Formats: sequence, structure tokens, C-alpha cells
Amino acid sequence: MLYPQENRFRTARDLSGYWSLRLDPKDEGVRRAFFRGIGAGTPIAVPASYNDQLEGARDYLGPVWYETELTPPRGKDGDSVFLRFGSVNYLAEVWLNGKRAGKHEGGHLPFELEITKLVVQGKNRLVVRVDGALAPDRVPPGNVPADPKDAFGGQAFPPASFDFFPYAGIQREVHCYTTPRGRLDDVTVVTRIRGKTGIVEVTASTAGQGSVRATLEGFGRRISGAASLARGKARIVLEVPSAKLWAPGSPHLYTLAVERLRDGAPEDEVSLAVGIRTIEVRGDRLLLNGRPIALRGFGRHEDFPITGRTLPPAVVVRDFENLRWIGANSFRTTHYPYSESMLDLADRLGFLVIAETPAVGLFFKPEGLDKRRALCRAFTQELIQRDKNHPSVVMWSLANEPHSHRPAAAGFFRELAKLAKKLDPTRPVTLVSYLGAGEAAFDAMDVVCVNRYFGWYTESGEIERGVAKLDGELDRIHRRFKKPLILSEFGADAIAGCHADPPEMFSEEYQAELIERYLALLEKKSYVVGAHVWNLCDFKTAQGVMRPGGINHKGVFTRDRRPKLAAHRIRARWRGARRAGP
Ligand code: BDP
Repeated sequence: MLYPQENRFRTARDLSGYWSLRLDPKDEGVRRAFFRGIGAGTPIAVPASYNDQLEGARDYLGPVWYETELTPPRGKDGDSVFLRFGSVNYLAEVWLNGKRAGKHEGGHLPFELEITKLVVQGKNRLVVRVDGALAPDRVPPGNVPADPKDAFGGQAFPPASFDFFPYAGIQREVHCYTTPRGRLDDVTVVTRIRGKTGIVEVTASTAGQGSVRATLEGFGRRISGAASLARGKARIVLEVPSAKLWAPGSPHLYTLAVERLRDGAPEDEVSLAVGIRTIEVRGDRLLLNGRPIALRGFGRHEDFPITGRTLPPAVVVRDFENLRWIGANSFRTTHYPYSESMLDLADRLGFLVIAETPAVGLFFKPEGLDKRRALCRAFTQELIQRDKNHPSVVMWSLANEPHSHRPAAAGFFRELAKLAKKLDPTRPVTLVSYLGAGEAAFDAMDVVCVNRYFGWYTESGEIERGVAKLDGELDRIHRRFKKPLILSEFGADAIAGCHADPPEMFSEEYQAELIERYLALLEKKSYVVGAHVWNLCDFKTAQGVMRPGGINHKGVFTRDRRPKLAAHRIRARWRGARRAGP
């Protein structure tokens, strides 16, 4: 799915601003026809979660009704008009001028609705109903009946089955955009390397006859090619001599313009950034551009005071600054797809991203399983469709910590991995597990991701013993699966300002020492191709006995992005690193 663009054929309007909001705790909005107009609403910022904006709405998860006035951008006669929502958590239903435009399920992926026939010139009334309730047959699931094996860490309020606050609302930009007749529907870019030549394969899809021209520009070169459309597709292969490759530290990007031509004249155009790079798994190694690479970085969250699940652009920039400052080259989009602008910046700044679906806290009891399976398939498809052209994205993660001790899980993930491979044969697929050697789903994955908290949730207070346990366990997992391994989460809570000598749990010293000891161990294991500390920053969670102040304190930066002791220690280690290992 292409991001809205403005150029000589396309117009786009970002609808960010102050909309109106009405809570609907009795769920009477449909009966009372709020879709024709919500009546007296309260101002609400879009995009941003609504929970922390409004008095009394913190734990309210819907339904709510949003309304704004929409003046569509002025295209040409015969243009199509679309509404595109970057992320609405969790269910969205949309009306324009009182008429239903469509709906979407799932909180962190974009959807678009064609409104050509509903929209009028001038002012239109746009109404969106949002339902963020937690339910066992949603992904991620919530409100899961108590079973210590199938729910996250005991009782939590609100009852999320995952360890982050279940923020709701219109959480990313909404665009209204126009496309011309004969529009390009989609573009897929795959890159390869042959000697010093970069191969850029462009596949464009669009209905009808004609041809497609692709032009790649950058670093003093301009390379163009064209192909006729056949059954809605055109494939163009461009060869770039002495190509500048994309990699962390040298994130070279070319600009690709794709034009759809009829009788030689352009009818539509889209452009995107292209990084020429390859990623593959060979034996125990992960190879970027044919050379072993190790991922150094973090799991994180789109989380910030007041804006909730929406990161203000300035905070996104600061996070990348902090990642660079500390010497990281990578992050995982724990536990849901991140904003498209964050991936654009990862492309520009040279970060390696493991892109994760929203499948966190999955459980495999028969109730609701078919629905969860269908949603996981849909979200995997939507994620790959959205992010396939980002050079920064080097791996797909199909789930975080599924409760896959039940037999149904192995087949579930085999099918999902097959789907991901079919949609994108170029990237390795992984799954993030707490089961380790017992994770049957690892058989279907290219890379094995394991989360470990020895020295914290177990061996509490005993870093030494925790690290010794990890040492043996990692070797066992590797012997069993013989695949490259990433320690995708490890860490300890540290309440900023809490100090202890000798290190004690919750002190900055304890967190720093545990992380350093883990990193020192991982460095020695040749099959370990990545270390992601949990977490980049402290983040908001549901309330529970393990989360003082409703915060997970495993950040090496605080929620307002100040470094703790661990951040300085990691920096000393990673910035001084001359080796390929994590
Ligand atoms: C892991 C989860 C992560 C949690 C973390 C923790 O993957 O979402 O936040 O534990 O407990 O199990 O801090």
C-alpha cells in the first residue's frame, strides 16, 4: 500500500488537528445516528490516543465517536478520492456525510477507503466510530479468562494480555488524497547485488493497458527502463554499475520514480526511496550485502506522556539520536508495526529493523482460535504489503511470546511463515519466544529470537546465577535448531535515581550490571547474531503489582528520554566496539 503522495498527478491533505470526540459508554451511537453528526463533542487531538488527553478517559476503551470537517484536496475531473487512516485502535467504522464508507479491524496498520462517490466539493462531515475494547478473539487479545499460562503476568487493569497500556483512538495521521485515472495501484522493489552492480527490480501494478517507466536517480547516475503492462503488471529491471549499497553507517538511498504511461504520455507517478542491499541467512550467520552482521539495539514502544501510542515527530527524532548516541544499529518494532515515518527515518539513518505484527500474547485454546488465525494472516499480509520496500526492514517477526505450549501452535505458525515467505521471499522470518528449546514453532523460522529474564523474574537478585543459566540454555537452543539466534529481550527494571552498592534489584547499578554481563556472554557465542535490550525507554503499562506507577521501568532511558546508568555503560561498550558481534 503506497503512502499518500503529492505530485503533478496526485494531491493529498493531512487531516491532523483538533477533531471532536464523544464517548459512547452505553453504545447507543448507532441507534441515535451519531454517524450523521455526533452533536456536542469535546475537542480532541488527532493523531494521538485519547486516553491521556481527557479527564476521566484514561481507562475507557470505547466505543467513542470522532468527527471532523473535511474539505477534500482539489484533484482533476475523473480523479478518485480516498481516505487513508494510518492506525486506528482497534475497530474503526467510517461515515462520510452520513453514508457508510467502510470499516477496518486491527490497531496498527493502515487502511484506506474509496470515497469518490460519497464526497462533495467543499465541506464534508467525516465521522469515525472507534472501539478499543479488549477481547479474547482480537489480536492482540485481552480480557482473556484467567489461566496463568495464557495471560501476561497475572492480574492487570485494564485487563490487557500484553505488557503495554492498551491506548485507543486515531493514533496516526489521516489523509484524504486523490489519484488520477489509470493510477498505479502498487509498486514492489527488490534489490540484488552482482559483483559491483546493483540490480533493482521494480514491479508495478495497475489496471488497463499501457506501459510503465522506472527511473532511478542518485550519486550522479540516472538509469531508466520501461516495460509494457501485461495482466495488470509491468516488471522493469534496472542495473546500477558501481552501486552505492545501503548499510548501517552508509545508508545510501536512491530515488525511484515510477510512471504509468499511455501512448507514451505519463498519467500517474509515484516515487520512493530505494536502498540497494541484500539480506540472507547462511548457516549460523545473518548476512547483509554478503557480510556477517550483528544487530545491536533495543525493543521499544511507541509510547509517550499525553500522546499515548502516538510519538510526536520531535520525540521520534530524539529516539533516533539516542539510538545513535548509544551505538545501536537496530530495533524491533515491539509489539506491533510502527509508524511509516519511523521506518522512513530508519531507511535514511541506517537502522536494521525487525518488523513485528501485532500478534502479542497469542494463546491457542480452541475458543476464538479461528478468528485469531484469520486476523494474524490478515495482519501479516497488511504488514508486508506496507513495509516491503523499506531497506531498513530486514526481517519479519510473526509474533511475540505466543503461549505456544499447546499443540495447535506449531501448525498455526508453520502456515503463517509459509504465507510470509510467499508474500516476500527475500527476507528471513522469525518468531519471538519465551519457550526456548521447547518452541516447536522455531522449526518453521529462519532465525530464532528468544526473550530471557534470568537474574530478574527468576534468579532474582542473582545476576551471576542468571547469566550462568543463560549460558547453558543458549547452547542447548542452538544445538536443537542450528539457526542464528537473537536474544530479542533481556533487562531489568531500574527506577531512575534509585542507587545501590552492591547492586540491588530496581537500582540503576543492578540494571547496568545485568545488561553488561549479558552482553559480555553474548559476544562469545558465534551463533548469536543480535542483542536487543528490553527496553529503550520506560513505558506505560496497565496497572499491576509488578508495575510501580503503571510503568515498566526496564528502559535504559526514562519515559522522557533521559539516560540511566545502563545507557552510559552500553554506550561505552557499543561505541568502542570494533568487532562484528553484538
Ligand atoms: C516480555 C514481554 C514484554 C514485557 C517484558 C517485561 O515480551 O512485552 O514488557 O517481558 O516483563 O515477556 O518487562
